[in-house]
Amino acid sequence: MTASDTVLVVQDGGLLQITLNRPDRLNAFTPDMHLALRAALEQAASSEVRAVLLTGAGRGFCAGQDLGGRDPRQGERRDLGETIGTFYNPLIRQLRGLAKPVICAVNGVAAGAGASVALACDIVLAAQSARFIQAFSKLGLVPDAGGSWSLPRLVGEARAKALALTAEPIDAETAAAWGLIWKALPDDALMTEATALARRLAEGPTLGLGLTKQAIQAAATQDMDAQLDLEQRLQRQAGYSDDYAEGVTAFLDKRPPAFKGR
Ligand code: T3D
Repeated sequence: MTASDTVLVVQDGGLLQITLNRPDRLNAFTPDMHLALRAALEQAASSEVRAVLLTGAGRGFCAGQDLGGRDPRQGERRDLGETIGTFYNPLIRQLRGLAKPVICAVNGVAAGAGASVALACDIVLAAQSARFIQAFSKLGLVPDAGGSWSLPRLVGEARAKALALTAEPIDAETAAAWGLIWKALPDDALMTEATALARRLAEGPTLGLGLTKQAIQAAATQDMDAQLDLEQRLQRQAGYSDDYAEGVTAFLDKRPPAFKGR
């Protein structure tokens, strides 16, 4: 397998599908895979792409860091902060900073940083057979790739601590009931529904959707006063967009809008 085979990228109109592709390792991350994923997300930032669908090949979504390269018997202890700084932090910043919706279809187990990556996406759907595991504590590590930030925000401190300290898996239905993800779907419906949702968003008012993502993310770290000012700035920008003009015109003409994404 070449480096680029570790991540499959298919662009169909405005939709970019990215598939993590090391199924025999449950799509665990290697440096090559990180670089290929980074390149795919850079492609997603290009103007023609209007939504991203992220999923995994085979029976897993992603088992986090590939532990094959972490055998302590093979050499010196290593600086894990370096991997975090070189790969995981830039990846999470890329996902959160992309001004387009990122849909994650969690097709199977999401463990360690694999779970954190899923939670950094904008809308997370999961197959009913999928599990989410904060596997870090089994290794003596701490949640990374934004997990310690997103977990308490999504499910509250009590559940976040219990999940992270025990590494107990939760199934997709529980994840949805707790607000960790958007929806659990029957396994055989996951990709059809996730693709339909991603296509719908790829035909949406991309500029406005990107600004909406920015506003909701900003709400996690600022007070309401600052948020009101941000909404005013973003609405001003959205109000000048071609898609806003199209949306209102279509409403008045009683027809569906044909958004261009700008
Ligand atoms: O730089 C740094 O290291 C810091 C960054 C850290 C971030 C992290 O993500 S740390 C957390 C790393 N991930 C884990 O601890 C999860 C390890 N995997 C598991 O606990 C289990 O595999 C799962 C619970 C995810 C799934 O269990 P199960 O029973 O469904 O599958 P399995 O049989 O364990 O795995 C299937 C194969 O995938 C197996 O290989 P084999 O025996 O068929 O040759 C297994 O070794 C391999 N695999 C699974 N996870 C990883 C992996 N190989 C390498 N790295 C993995 N993370």
